[in-house]
Amino acid sequence: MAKFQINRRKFLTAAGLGASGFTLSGCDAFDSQLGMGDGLRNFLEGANGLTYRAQRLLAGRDTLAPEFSEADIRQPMRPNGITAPDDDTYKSLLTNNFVDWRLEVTGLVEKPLSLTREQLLAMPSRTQITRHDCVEGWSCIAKWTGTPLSLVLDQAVVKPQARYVMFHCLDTIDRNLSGDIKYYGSIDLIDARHPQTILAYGLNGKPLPVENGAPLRVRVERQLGYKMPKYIQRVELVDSFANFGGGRGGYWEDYGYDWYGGI
Ligand SMILES: Nc1nc2c(c(=O)[nH]1)N[C@H]1C(S)=C(S)[C@@H](COP(=O)(O)O)O[C@H]1N2
Ligand SMILES: [Mo]
Repeated sequence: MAKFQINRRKFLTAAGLGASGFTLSGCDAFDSQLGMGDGLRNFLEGANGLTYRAQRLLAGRDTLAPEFSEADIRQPMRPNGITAPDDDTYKSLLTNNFVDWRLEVTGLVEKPLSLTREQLLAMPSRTQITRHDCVEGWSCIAKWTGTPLSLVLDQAVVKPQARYVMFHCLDTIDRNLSGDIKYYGSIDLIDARHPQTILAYGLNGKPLPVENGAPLRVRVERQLGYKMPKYIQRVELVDSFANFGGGRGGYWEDYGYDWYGGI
């Protein structure tokens, strides 16, 4: 973690000092200080990288997404995408009320974890009333309860070379000739450790319903809905997402959506 944090801090400091004079041509100056690999540099030079960097400059590392009051919850949380996984594994886990389900934490960690739902529920929780914005143009305000992802990452002890958290889901979103594709997605460690990033098991005071991702879905409140995988089975710490799916970091990203789906 240390190296990564130092690099990020350098970036934030450089960003803060240079904010008033920030121009697109000035971007190059940051790259040498970041010490980035070619993959990330290429990524940051793309249009989406500019969105990502601009949003980081404006918002900062721990800026909170707006939170609302109970009175603002005017409707049930609209389900979207896959709402009833027809995968056999998922269906049998659901039949047993998820007692056999585990959240696996793997990849670039010192201590891989296999957590039951009870273990997650026993950890400190966070409840937040936030607005969900789908790229399709609709929003919902709902109350989410879950375990801060940062606590799970701390328990697993993230290795310094890790850069992203990859979420692997149980639902097949695409069936085509080249095979079945399960939903997947990734965020960076800044968003993963953000105080509002939770592994949610509760919605509006009740257990998370199947249509919204039971038993566990992530909330990444500063980004769009597609960045919040439902039906999570495994969290993998990686240093690159090049070798997953189409190589763009997520199911919808592989179809052209921005990797950084900032709101
Ligand atoms: N596993 C999985 N996660 C997913 C999806 C999906 O189809 N499968 N759809 C995404 C999209 S586009 C949105 S808007 C939200 C919808 O979450 P909701 O069903 O709780 O409204 O989940 C996201 N996460
Ligand atoms: Mo969405």
